[in-house]
Amino acid sequence: MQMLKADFENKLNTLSGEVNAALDRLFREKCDTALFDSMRYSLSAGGKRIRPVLLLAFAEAFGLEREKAMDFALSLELIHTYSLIHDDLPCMDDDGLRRGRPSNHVVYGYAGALLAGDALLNAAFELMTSCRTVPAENALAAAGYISSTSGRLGMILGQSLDLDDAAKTVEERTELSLLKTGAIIRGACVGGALLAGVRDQEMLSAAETYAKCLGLAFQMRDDILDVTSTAEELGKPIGSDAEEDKTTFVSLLGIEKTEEEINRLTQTAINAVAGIDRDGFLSALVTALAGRKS
Ligand code: GRG
Repeated sequence: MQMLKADFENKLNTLSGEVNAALDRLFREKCDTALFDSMRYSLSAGGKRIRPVLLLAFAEAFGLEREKAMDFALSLELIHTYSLIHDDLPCMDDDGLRRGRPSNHVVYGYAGALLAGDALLNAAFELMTSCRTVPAENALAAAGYISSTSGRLGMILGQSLDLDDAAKTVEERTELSLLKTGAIIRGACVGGALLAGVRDQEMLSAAETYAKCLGLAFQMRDDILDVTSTAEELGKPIGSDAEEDKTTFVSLLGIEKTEEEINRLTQTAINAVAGIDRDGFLSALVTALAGRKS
């Protein structure tokens, strides 16, 4: 089923609005420390909230009410935000602008940024392990999966390979992107399914294929935007890949071929979830992200 554009935008706004409201409530406890300020600074700076929205959408597609999946959705945003804070540090990508604001370390210093990232990561695990809205075995399965996708065999490995500029061919760039960008997206999609109690291998594979294609297309679009967009539109510096002479999909394939790959991946993602995507939201989401401007 194809979702109308207005219905898609409505649902996306509803889901990201629910995530934002829950994030606002999360660290509201009275704690006037620099650490809390620093954590709230990066969390409240905006962001598309794609990963929590994906987790909520997959959980819902498999029959779990959204509010029961919210702790896990928030956890993903906490992990994602920590990774952005650390990624911007001078010892990594050394970027001074993120989500349209000075990067965390520009405001809170290197130690403040490092600790805010550490604390966000820990808070994510605290949330997942204290979740009581689903059977413990489902929470455990989802938490285990999300831990592995965000850790040493997933996002962190991808970041490490990228910092070493270790991927020089399209195949290597694909492998790296499936880790650095794709792994946490896989955590969101498959994690949402596991949280809803799905154990059927075919269903989990469908979620995994969708996530891999979306993650790869998302990174390809990121590479294109780095050469075609503006810092105002993206809320982060542009042109940094070329400046650092970094290998990207655009440097390897050119823009036109990269666009073709994005279209191919988007269609594969849509086909993968044909049996799950009752209202068409997952298909509309991967399509919207493939053509995103920020
Ligand atoms: C430091 C362990 C560690 C990992 C860093 C996320 C990441 C890994 C690096 C950020 C740099 C980058 C370009 C990653 C590719 C994925 C990507 C485009 C992240 C930005 O995600 P968006 O666009 O950001 O969803 P918002 O701000 O909308 O949440």
